[in-house]
Amino acid sequence: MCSFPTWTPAKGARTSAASLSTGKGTTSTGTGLKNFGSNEIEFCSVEAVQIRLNVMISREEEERLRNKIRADHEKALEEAKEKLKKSRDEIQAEIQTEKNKVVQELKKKDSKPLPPVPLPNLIGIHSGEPADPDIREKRNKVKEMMKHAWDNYRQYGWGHNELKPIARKGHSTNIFGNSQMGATIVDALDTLYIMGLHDEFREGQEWIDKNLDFSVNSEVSVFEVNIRFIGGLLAAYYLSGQEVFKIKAVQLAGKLLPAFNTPTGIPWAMVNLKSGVGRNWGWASAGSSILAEFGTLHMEFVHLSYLTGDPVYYNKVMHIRKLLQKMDRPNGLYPNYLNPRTGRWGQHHTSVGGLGDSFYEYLLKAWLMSDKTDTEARKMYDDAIEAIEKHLIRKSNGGLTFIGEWKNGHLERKMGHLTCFAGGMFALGADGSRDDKAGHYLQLGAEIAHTCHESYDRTALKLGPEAFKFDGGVEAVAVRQNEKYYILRPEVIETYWYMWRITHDPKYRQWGWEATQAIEKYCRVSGGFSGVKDVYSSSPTYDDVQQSFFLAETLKYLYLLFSNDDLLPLDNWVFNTEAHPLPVLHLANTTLSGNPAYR
Ligand code: DMJ
Repeated sequence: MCSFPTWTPAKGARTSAASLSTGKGTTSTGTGLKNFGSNEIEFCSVEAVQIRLNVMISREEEERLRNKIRADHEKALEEAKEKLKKSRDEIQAEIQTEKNKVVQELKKKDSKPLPPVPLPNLIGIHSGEPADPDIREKRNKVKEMMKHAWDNYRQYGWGHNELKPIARKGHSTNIFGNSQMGATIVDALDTLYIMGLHDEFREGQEWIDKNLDFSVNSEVSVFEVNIRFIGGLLAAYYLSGQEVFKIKAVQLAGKLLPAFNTPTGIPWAMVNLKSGVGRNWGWASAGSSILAEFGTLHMEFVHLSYLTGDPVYYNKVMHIRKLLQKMDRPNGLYPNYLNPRTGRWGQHHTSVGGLGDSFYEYLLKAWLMSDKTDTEARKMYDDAIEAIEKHLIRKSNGGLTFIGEWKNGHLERKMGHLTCFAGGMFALGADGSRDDKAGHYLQLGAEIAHTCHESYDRTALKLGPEAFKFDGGVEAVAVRQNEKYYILRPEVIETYWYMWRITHDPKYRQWGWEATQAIEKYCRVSGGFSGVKDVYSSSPTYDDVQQSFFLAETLKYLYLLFSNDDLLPLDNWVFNTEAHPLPVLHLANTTLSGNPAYR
């Protein structure tokens, strides 16, 4: 007789390792197999033979599964050992990244891609050559300065982020991590293009095409990479139509996305381009992200969604906006620090200079860039500016209007060079302001321009210090030694240019020319242009850095100041915070999801 041990296959077609190893249960026939001797098979029914074969196969499978489980355990053990070498923060960030990845994948399945959109109207990409020979000469001088800066970078710093014009070698700072990503090349491209330096532009393009690679194990600033690289590449794409710039911008944006994998969606300040691990600056209040950093992504990210049809970028920045809208603001002011884990404000410091500045700029520019349809952004700008005017803007005893810094309920009567961009911002936002206060804001812009000009005029070099006070008898003058430097920054010239475009008051060209001459006289060295350590000393020492924003912004704004208005008209172009022009998008008929204003 054919007899069988008791054994039950698990439910369904496949047998589980667990049920095999216990050997419990009964077959569906209710009989069992005693042993596997070949003789006995002859006496067994076809059904019994089938069962015996099943058992043999099941044992092989059991062995295979055991091996797999063993291998999986070993792998997990190895991974765990590797993990334990990392810091608690890194591990937590990685877990969060993984979780968010899953959420993103699920979300992706739900969100439909945007329809392809036609290229925006690109108006005003031409020479803008002024008829007046004096102005033409000034413009040519600026172009020659650009060539000097570029040629020296080309010779001594090529491929490095920046140049040391005295040591004549490459330079970099922690905002670019340890990468060599040719920041100066990317930042300078559109200036070269606008100035008609086409050979130099092509050299830059070739380098980008062959060498610019973002798969580097380097921790970079999300904000800086966005404004300089993504902004620079997008502007170069729109101006020249060369696809390579768009492709590189999209590749790089993909590398920044993991920075948004935080509990709140407020991005980390820094991200490792290879691992995607993000973190914040050690110096920022209570592990916070910085308002001017996470709040200065909107323009570039909307353009990325527009160009790719992928809403992911747009959704990231709109999420930030929605979160900010929901938060309470002390005295109606936005503090500079926000913790990305808890979603709570850090220290109650508010500034229109460093740490806050371009957040306000991007609210206004989001509205302008949307062909004035993003009224939500305009409202946020108007609200923010009203609170700033109430709490931060004052007139000094000497009659100079300044923007101070708000620190826990106390106004510090100090203004940074960075804050001087706000003159241009107020003028640019005058048209369309609430309660028809256009005249008021234009006047405010003019007053800030005047104050910032004074900060230049009251120095030995006629170049402005990093920060200046309005306190204890001091007016628009730096007091502390470590605030007396000028590092080729653009903000004052930026404001002159906006004021010129909007008012055509010749004093702005005059002030711009004074600055040009001072830069030429005190910052030019045979190896390029350098910042200076003390603008009050008539024999200054150099800091030996040619900043990439000198080529991207300072020289571009000067060149535009001495060009006709039909070169990149303000009705059609909006300049990002690194002076990279992006075209106005006529979004009314497209479907960037998430914002009713765009529908
Ligand atoms: C530039 O990189 C940008 O303008 C940024 O918004 C802040 N300032 C620097 C130059 O000063």
